[in-house]
Amino acid sequence: MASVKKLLALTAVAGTAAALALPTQAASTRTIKLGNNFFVRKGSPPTITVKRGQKVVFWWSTSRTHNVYQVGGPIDRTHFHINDQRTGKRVTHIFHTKGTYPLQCTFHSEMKMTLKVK
Ligand SMILES: [Cu+2]
Repeated sequence: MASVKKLLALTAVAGTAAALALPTQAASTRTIKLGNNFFVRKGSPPTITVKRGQKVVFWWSTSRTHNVYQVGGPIDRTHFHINDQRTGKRVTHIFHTKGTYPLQCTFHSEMKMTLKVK
């Protein structure tokens, strides 16, 4: 019986090692939906966390015009913004600097979100 337990323990350890040995997968794309007048979902402004280097896609899902402006946080090469866009537009951006980025649509003061880059 002791040997069976030992074998099970070894198997568990081997399984863990195999999991740790798996190559790091490329970070998947994170899509952030823009609606009327909200980011991601209606209600309180969301906080979305992405990884440095991850592709972030801003997606204009509605017919009204919206934009995305950084209103604080670190300067990631340039002050982040996407000018006015409309239905169906997708703009991809990659953040390279860790930090907390408050984002807002300049047309709709309630339309804001927090993007955290880890
Ligand atoms: Cu807007």
